[in-house]
Amino acid sequence: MRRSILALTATSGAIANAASLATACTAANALAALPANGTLPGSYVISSSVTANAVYNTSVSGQTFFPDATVDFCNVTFAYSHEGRGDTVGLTLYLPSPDNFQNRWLASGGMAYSINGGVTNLIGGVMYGAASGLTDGGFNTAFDSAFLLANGTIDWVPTYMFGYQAIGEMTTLGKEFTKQFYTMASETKLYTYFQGCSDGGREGWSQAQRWGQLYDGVIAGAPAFRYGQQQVNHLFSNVVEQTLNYYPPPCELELIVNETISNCDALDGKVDGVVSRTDLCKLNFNINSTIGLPYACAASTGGGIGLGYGKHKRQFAATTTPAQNGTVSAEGVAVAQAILDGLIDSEGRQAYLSYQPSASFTDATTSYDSTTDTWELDIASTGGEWVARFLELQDADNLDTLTNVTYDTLRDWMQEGWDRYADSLQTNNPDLTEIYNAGGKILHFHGESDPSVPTASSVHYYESVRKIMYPNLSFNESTTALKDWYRLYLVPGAAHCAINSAQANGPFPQTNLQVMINWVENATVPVTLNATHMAGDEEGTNAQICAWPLRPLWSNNGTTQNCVFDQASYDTWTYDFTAFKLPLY
Ligand SMILES: *[C@@H]1O[C@H](CO)[C@@H](O)[C@H](O)[C@H]1NC(C)=O
Ligand SMILES: *[C@@H]1O[C@H](CO)[C@@H](O)[C@H](O)[C@H]1NC(C)=O
Ligand SMILES: *[C@@H]1O[C@H](CO)[C@@H](O)[C@H](O)[C@H]1NC(C)=O
Ligand SMILES: *[C@@H]1O[C@H](CO)[C@@H](O)[C@H](O)[C@H]1NC(C)=O
Ligand SMILES: *[C@@H]1O[C@H](CO)[C@@H](O)[C@H](O)[C@H]1NC(C)=O
Ligand SMILES: *[C@@H]1O[C@H](CO)[C@@H](O)[C@H](O)[C@H]1NC(C)=O
Ligand SMILES: *[C@@H]1O[C@H](CO)[C@@H](O)[C@H](O)[C@H]1NC(C)=O
Ligand SMILES: *[C@@H]1O[C@H](CO)[C@@H](O)[C@H](O)[C@H]1NC(C)=O
Ligand SMILES: *[C@@H]1O[C@H](CO)[C@@H](O)[C@H](O)[C@H]1NC(C)=O
Ligand SMILES: *[C@@H]1O[C@H](CO)[C@@H](O)[C@H](O)[C@H]1NC(C)=O
Ligand SMILES: *[C@@H]1O[C@H](CO)[C@@H](O)[C@H](O)[C@H]1NC(C)=O
Ligand SMILES: *[C@@H]1O[C@H](CO)[C@@H](O)[C@H](O)[C@H]1NC(C)=O
Ligand SMILES: [Ca+2]
Repeated sequence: MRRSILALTATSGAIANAASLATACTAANALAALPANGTLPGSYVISSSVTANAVYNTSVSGQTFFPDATVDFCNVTFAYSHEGRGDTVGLTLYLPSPDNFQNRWLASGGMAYSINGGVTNLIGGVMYGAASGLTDGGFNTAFDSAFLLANGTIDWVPTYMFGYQAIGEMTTLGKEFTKQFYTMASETKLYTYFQGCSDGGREGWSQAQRWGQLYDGVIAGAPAFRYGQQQVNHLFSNVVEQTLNYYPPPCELELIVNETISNCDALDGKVDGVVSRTDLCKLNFNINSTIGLPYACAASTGGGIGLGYGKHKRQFAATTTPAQNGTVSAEGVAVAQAILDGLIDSEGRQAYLSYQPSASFTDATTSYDSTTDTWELDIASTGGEWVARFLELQDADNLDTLTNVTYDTLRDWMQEGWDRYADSLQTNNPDLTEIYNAGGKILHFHGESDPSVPTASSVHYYESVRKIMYPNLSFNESTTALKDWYRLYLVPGAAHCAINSAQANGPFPQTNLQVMINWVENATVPVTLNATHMAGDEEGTNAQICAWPLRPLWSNNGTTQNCVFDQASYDTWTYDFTAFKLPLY
């Protein structure tokens, strides 16, 4: 019989049941709970590194990936080293007070080039009775800073640690620590989860692909995977501008986005300012119709309009954006349309996919030159750093120029990154046999208006997994089989791992860990994904998100949501990357 997961009683060992947090959370207890040498072959824990302190009444609120809560926990840190390497990898574990522990472990991930997203993510596990961990990867969290030993010389150690190794190692050691800290009986199961978004989503996939036996449930949001393509794709918008020789004022692209939203809103059957069906938008809305419409934006100072992820320089530059007004130009629409079409090489072959209509054109953000009173190329550092540092092996945060860079250059850069990092960062292996055989579940979600990692990237991977795992089944049969253990949800209106102020009435899946726990521990299949309106007219109310390949379609004037299949819409999400000789999953 399944244990009730709603009961908060600890079922673990004697010490845990009897002890208060204060008596359990001591350095001596943490030292005694350290994993033995050999728990992780080839590594040992550095005993002298252990710290422990009890923390009470820590509150979190307004978080995207978990609800508000106030928790107590034991803060434990320790480090381990790899035999023969002499490195130091630091772990931080937040352990629920013994009476709140529910036999769960949560590994958390990071974002951009950070392997962890900070300790707040750990609270998101503690509130569900999970011992929760993060790792510094052995490189003090920031992978890009550690990647080069010198110009031209890659340090492969942090590359593999960031790629997949460090989080799998943390989970191996963290689970052992957790079992010993709570003196769990050896036959008691420690449910094992991962949760992350953006690079954290990629890290989740790295765990499903590489450490499948470790996990009962992996939650992967908007994964920055297919890394060689994903990172170069950040430069595609700039190269479109350069190729078409038009550098749109940000306000012009913003108006095109606003018009896309208002024209496509109703296609999903609910007039709420949210484009829940970007596929119908592709099929029915021609952005040429925005040519000639007036736009106006007030002057602003600060970080500018673009909000990329990672070290995008626009987030830090203190710039003054002048007031902009004008009418949408044919050139501006041509730039927008080329970006939406995705990278196509000079031989007409598709090389990559792109953002959905309604997403902001973040990568295309230009910068204003007050001396010439013109809008100019502003190289998206999310892509520029990748090429400068990881392909050209220069200790630089961006490219200096895109001179001579063409669509074919981008294709070749994608190929180069794919080849060089195929077994470390690429993270798109669709063979999930190991986690499938181990009974693991995967919850994958992606904002449908994501301006940083294209939503179609997740769809493409899902479809690749379906075909690789079920080569002999029909579309319907394989889709049904895959949904038993791997489900993908596209979040209407959502941006990159975040709600979207341009479509404020969209819902967001804030309780994914609870949903995953119910699926793993109680066999409650998330037929639709639980979500909440975190802003807008329906703030605070519940929503349910359809599972791919079903798509939302509202009836009764937007009061009833149906999840439907529509072939023409499905077809807008599928790509054949003929620019590459090998299949690109
Ligand atoms: C674990 O391995 C390290 C390094 O080889 C060694 O210094 C330490 O004594 C070992 N610890 C135990 C408990 O064997
Ligand atoms: C935590 O908050 C509760 C309720 O406000 C209070 O009773 C308790 O004393 C606090 N505990 C600590 C250690 O501050
Ligand atoms: C957790 O422990 C580490 C190492 O001692 C310390 O730096 C950190 O501030 C502690 N965090 C909390 C919330 O106590
Ligand atoms: C786009 O719509 C938002 C409201 O969602 C508004 O604040 C902004 O000014 C609009 N931009 C333009 C260029 O009209
Ligand atoms: C939009 O207009 C351009 C230029 O007039 C034309 O080449 C293009 O085919 C049009 N696109 C669509 C989708 O109608
Ligand atoms: C556009 O800019 C001009 C010159 O700055 C100004 O006179 C005009 O009022 C502006 N129009 C709008 C709609 O903001
Ligand atoms: C390494 O490359 C960067 C970027 O090209 C350059 O600024 C720096 O001077 C180089 N360092 C050395 C030691 O040559
Ligand atoms: C661009 O290509 C031209 C012609 O091959 C070459 O002369 C020039 O140096 C190149 N510029 C850069 C910045 O690579
Ligand atoms: C698919 O069918 C082929 C031929 O019947 C068979 O050899 C193969 O094992 C099947 N593959 C799977 C995954 O069932
Ligand atoms: C657990 O499963 C039972 C039986 O299917 C169901 O009635 C119950 O709602 C589930 N509880 C949770 C929290 O999912
Ligand atoms: C679903 O979301 C609602 C808020 O919209 C929340 O109250 C509820 O606990 C969530 N259910 C699960 C299973 O996560
Ligand atoms: C449909 O819903 C909209 C928005 O809720 C409302 O304004 C409108 O009156 C409704 N129309 C009908 C025919 O009920
Ligand atoms: Ca709508």
